[in-house]
Amino acid sequence: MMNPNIETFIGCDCGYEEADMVLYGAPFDSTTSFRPGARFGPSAMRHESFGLETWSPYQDADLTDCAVFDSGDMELCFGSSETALKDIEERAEEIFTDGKFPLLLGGEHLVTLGAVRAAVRRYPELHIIHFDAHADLRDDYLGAKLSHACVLRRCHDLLGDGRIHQFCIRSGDREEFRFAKEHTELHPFGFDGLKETVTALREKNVPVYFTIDLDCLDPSIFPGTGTPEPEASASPGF
Ligand SMILES: [Mn+2]
Repeated sequence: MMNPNIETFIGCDCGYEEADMVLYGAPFDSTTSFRPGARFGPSAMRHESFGLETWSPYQDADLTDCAVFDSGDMELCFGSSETALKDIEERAEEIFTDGKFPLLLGGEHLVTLGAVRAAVRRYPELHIIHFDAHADLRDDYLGAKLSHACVLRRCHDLLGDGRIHQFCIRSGDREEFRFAKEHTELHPFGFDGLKETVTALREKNVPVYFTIDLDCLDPSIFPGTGTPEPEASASPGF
């Protein structure tokens, strides 16, 4: 039997009904301030995924052990961040309503806010683990409250103090780092403290949203990002 030519992320082609997780792409980069192009991220990741094995010898696990449905990319409004975020939030809400977990591919980091809005409504005790070179804690960036540079600050508006755990952060302004001291758990430069954080959150049995900005990696490992930040020790030790 022949199938239509639809490219899904490798190993993510189970049906919707039996899926535990639903992957969706948010190809949006309207607030990117340096190198644009993150809108091509979801389709590029799907395409390149076919160069990988689904089995990981590091984790002794296979992607096909998870039941993931790839629902493709959203068609998002490029002229309005709020409209795009509303659509991303509604998709996450629909996935939660069906008893599944969303797995979002960006896109610039702002897209995370849409999914977090839906997640915190369903799980008021939500914590966030955040891998990034940047704190993303500005209250506004060039006058915009909805910016990739403000996304974790907007998440803090929803979650409050002590529930955002940031790792590998090595870039931001003085005010962001001052804010982090009082309001988030910021681990600078690397992944020190990650194991302890994961253990503590497991013991508390709280829900966790995990967001990774691939610029947490040194640009020699991952050059194709909007705002690369060198840090030789930021190799994947996690
Ligand atoms: Mn970043």
